[in-house]
This record gives sequence, C-alpha cells and structure tokens, in this order.
Amino acid sequence: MGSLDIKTKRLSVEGKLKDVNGPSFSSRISQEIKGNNALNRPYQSIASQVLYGRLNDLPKKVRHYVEDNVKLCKPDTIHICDGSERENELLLYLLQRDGMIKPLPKMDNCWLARTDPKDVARVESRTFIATEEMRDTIPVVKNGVTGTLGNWMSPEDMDTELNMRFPGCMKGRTMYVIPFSMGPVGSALSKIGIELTDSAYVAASMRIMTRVGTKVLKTLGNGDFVKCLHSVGVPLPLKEPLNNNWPCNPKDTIIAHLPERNEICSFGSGYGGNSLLGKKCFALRIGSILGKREGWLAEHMLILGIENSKGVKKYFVAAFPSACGKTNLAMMKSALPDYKVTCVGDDIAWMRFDKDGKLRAINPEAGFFGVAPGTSMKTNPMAMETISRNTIFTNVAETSDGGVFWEGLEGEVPRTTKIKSWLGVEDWHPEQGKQAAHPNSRFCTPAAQCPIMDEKWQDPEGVPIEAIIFGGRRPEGIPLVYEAFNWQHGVYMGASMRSEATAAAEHKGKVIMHDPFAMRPFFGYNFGHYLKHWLSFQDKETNKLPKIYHVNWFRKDKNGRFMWPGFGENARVLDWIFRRVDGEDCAVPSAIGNLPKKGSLNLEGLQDNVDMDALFSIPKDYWQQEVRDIAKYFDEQVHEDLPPEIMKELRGLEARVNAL
Ligand code: OXD
Ligand code: MN
Repeated sequence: MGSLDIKTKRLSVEGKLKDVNGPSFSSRISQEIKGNNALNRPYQSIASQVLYGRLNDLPKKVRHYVEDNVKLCKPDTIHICDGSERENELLLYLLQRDGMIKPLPKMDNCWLARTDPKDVARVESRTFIATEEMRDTIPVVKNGVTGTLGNWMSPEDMDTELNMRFPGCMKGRTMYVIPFSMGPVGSALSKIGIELTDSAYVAASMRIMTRVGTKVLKTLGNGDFVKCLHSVGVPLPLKEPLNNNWPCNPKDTIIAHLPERNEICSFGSGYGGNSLLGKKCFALRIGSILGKREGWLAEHMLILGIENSKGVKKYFVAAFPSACGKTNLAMMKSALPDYKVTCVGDDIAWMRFDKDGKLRAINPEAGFFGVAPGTSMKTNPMAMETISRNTIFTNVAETSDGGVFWEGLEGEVPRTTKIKSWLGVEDWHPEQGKQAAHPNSRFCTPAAQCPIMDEKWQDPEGVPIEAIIFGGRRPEGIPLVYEAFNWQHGVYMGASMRSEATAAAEHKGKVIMHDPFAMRPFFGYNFGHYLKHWLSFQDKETNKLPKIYHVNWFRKDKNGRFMWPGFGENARVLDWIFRRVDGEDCAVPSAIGNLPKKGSLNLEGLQDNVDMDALFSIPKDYWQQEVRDIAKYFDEQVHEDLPPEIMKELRGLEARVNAL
C-alpha cells in the first residue's frame, strides 16, 4: 500500500448514474466470501458486542450495514449513538481517558484536542470518486495535462484499495454507529446518513455538526441512507507509539466516494473533512451528485439573512474558497446601523427551486467547524460568543489560565498569560518564529449557540434566496463588487473563480488557484456536467433566478495594504446588493459586469480612507491576462466538457476587455 495511481482507463460519453443503492463495500465482500443473501442473514451474532444502544432499534437495512461492517472491520465493541446528553458525557470521558482531549477550565464545557502533526487538514490527493465511467466524475483533460478537478478510480480498483485497508482495521476498538440527518430531521430537503467510525472524537464532533440519534432512525424507517464508513486505520494493539495519542495512518489514507452505491469509505485520517463524513464527503460531493440526479444544488456556500431598518429581510448565499472568511461574513456585525445580519449557515447550502420558482436553501449542518486563527472580537464577535461553551477545539494553542489562543487573539489575552503552542511548546512567543496555532486549527461548535442565528435557520422549507455571491482572495485587479448581466454570465463568473491557496488542504504558499464555485475540492461529478446543470435552471421559465455577484474584500495597494477594511464594513456591499435586488437603478455596465454607480455605495461613517477609483478600477492588461488564464484553464481542464454557453461568455468578456 502507500502510493495511489489515478487510473485513467474506461473512457466513455456521459453515462447515467445507476444502481444508486447498490450493496455496500462490506456487504459485497461478505457476499463474496460466503455467497449468502445479504438481506436475510441473522444478526444476533454481533448482539453480544453491543455495549451501548440496542441493535433491535435499528431499521433492518441499517442493521445489515452495521453487521456487514462489524464482520469486515472486526471492532471489539459496538456503540449505537442515541444523541443523548448521557452519551455525550461518556464520549468525553473516554476521550479524556485516552488522552485525546483535555478540558479547558477557563471555558464552559470546552475541550482541546491535539492531533498527530501529520493529520491536520483535508488530503485532496487521496480523495477519490469511483464510478464505472471516468467521465461521469472528471472532465477529459487536454492531452498531456494533469487534471485538477477531482481524482477518479474505477469501482473495481477502489474495491481492491479498500480491501487492502478495512479488513480487521477496528480490532481492539469500539465501532460507533451514528445515525445523522443532514438538514432538519424530517424536512423534504434533508437526507440521512449512517456513519460507522472507530473514533470517539468523530462521534463527539458529529453530534455537534449534524443532528444525531434515535429521532433520525425513526424518520429513516426502512428508507435508504448514505453509507459512511470511517476508520482511523490503527487497530490495537499498537505497532508503534501514537503521536499526541491521536491514532491515524497517513501512509494509507484514502477518502473514497462511491456515488453509484451512495457510499463513502474513509480510512487513515481522524481530521475534519476527512472523517466527519457528513460535511464535505456527503453534503458536498455525494450531495452534488444527488442534486444533479434530483434537480437541486449542493454548494459550498454560506447562507445569511440581512434585514433593513424597515424590517425587510432578504437571504443571500455566498461561495468563497476555504479560509476566505465565510464564517466571518455569515456572522457579520454590520457597520451600517440600518442593517442586521443573521446567520443560517457558514459553509454549505442545499438549494432547490420550489413549485413557485423560488430558490430555497437549507443549511444541512447543525454546527460550525470553523478555522480558528483570525477569529477575534474584532473580526467575528458572534463566533467568539458561540465558541465560549460546549466546543471542541483542535490544534489551537492553550493559555496558562485554561483558555485558548491563536494568531489574531494577541490583543485579547492578558500579557501575563503563558501560551503553550499546538505543538506543545511551553512558553511560546511569536519571536520563536513558529505559529502558536496550526493555520488550519478549528473550533467545532453548535450553531444554535450563535447569538445571531436566523429565526428560520431550521425551517424545513428553507429560506428564499435572492442573491448569489461569489468571491475569492484576489490581491490584484478584481473590484470590490460587480454584478452579472444575467444568470448565464453569473454561471460563467462562478466557473472562473480564483483565489489564493488555503491552509485547509495540503497546498502550500500564496499561489492564485482556480477554484470554480469554491467547489474544486468538492465536486462530486464532472465539472462540465455541473456547469450544464447550473445553466439548466435558466431553461425553466417559472424559475425566479436570483441575481449573481462577485466580491473581493482582499485587493491590495502598491504597498501591499488591503484597500478595503472588510469585516463589518462589508455590510456596505451587502446593502448595495440588497438595493439592486430590490430593483434600484444604482449600477452601470462595465466590461466585466455591472458596477456600483458613482456614489451609490453607502460610505457614510466609514472611518478608513478608501481610494474608491482604485478599488473599482479594471486594469486592461490585468484583465486581458485573466481572460488568457481562464481560457487556458477551461481548455486544459474542462476541454470538450465545457458547455458552449460558458465559452460564449468568455469570448464576450474578452471582446469587452480588449475594447477598454
Ligand atoms: C472547510 C473547508 O473545512 O472548506 O470548510 O475546507
Ligand atoms: Mn468549507
């Protein structure tokens, strides 16, 4: 094991997704071994291993899924999660006993986990989607080019990879059976998953990030669910000592999605998006495929409400690549006293046009798994309040008085406090040149604790969306805000998104990466087909298509200073969008889209001296290069799968930019 080649056999034209509820990996393996019928086997054989919960409470399909995986992974014991407080106490006790978390006495029921430093972020290079037809998953790239829009493997090859990893992988450990709902339990927009994991940290975190427990099983009945198998990949007894008591197996890590069987199998990492399978794996990768099949959208977007002083409220969604401030925007404290922002979600939106043609969104999650560094009373007071209790922190630094610390909190801890870094360096000082907290360190906290959660954040109908905002970290050339001419142009804008690289994955440095729709690491299927899916919504006349925007809070001047103050001041941009959506005539067309008319952005009370002309300038050379870069990207990466409508938009942009 170890190296994973991306196999590129089996080309075909666009294939249909089929056999979606096919047998799980474990049941196929056990059928091969025993040649018996999966649905009629007795399950009593594992009953004696159940230490918590009742096997009999599981619907038949779930029971068989558990049984197959117990036989495959061979855990010692089984814990069926009910979502109760008693269970939470047990999980926290076990995690403390195993040295995986410690209490933070300055805070209320808050915990600190430090991982093996080799397991700190999503591992995109080992994240695969296995479908019969490669082209269902990734576009066929131009000759000689390495694809960057996902990794494909055939289901047969994937079975071989999984077979090398999962048999016996949970020996000596407990398997937690986590029934969870993405979205409010019972909403027509929600979906149910069952995660089987040998990590109590994952079980404790899933309780925060999703709705877990008995109620979910009742709603599921004998329906189908997304099968989510996770193992840290370190059976007991240990062969070598753990680092920070954090079991993981980086050498053999694989995060596998099998959409044709509604299945996820993740091995070797206990961290974040690799192990909390409801989030990126289900809600985005599998979710986007379900959306394509069923006519809706699963997107890497925050959802916010914005209400003016007349009590008129609108909801917007916004897509930004990881670590671009989505959580800050979703919980923004408006610098414009006339506006109040409320939060529906900070990371993922599931959206569907309802029967009246209104786009409605739910947040499929129940918690925030936010990047800690940069979060402070100045940048996000709502998040600071949210994380003051019932929160699991991972890879942040700790203070000698039992609190937490990370880059950005310098002004908010007393000078006398000593800091221990995430790597365990006592008496840490910035002069040592190392970071106190890992740049991808996180808080995992219940959404319900956020003081500005929107009153409708759990509404099973979802909230009506009136604007879609795209954005990224663009130090040069890209104005603060511009508006798409129409839906198709907006889809082009999403497709051409770029941003500086992030610490949330394994990428290094400050390179500007293409990150279409902020979904590059999260597409569940061929990006060209995804674009077609987005474009298809303009074909239905009854759809009330939201307006689409691009924003950039991160433009810098010649001296490398941000030109726009950002944070609460971004409400000025939301205000302009709000008024545009209401039909106000406050925009002028430009080469790249509609810009705010001079004076139409409300700058009243803005303390900073902002050079608005520079902030909104469209440098011809820069945009000509941008067009060339995007054309190259589409040609190399999306190639024949690029819808002609998107190429038409690019050519239109090119002509307008050349005429500047
Ligand atoms: C996240 C990410 O963790 O986008 O939300 O990486
Ligand atoms: Mn994210």
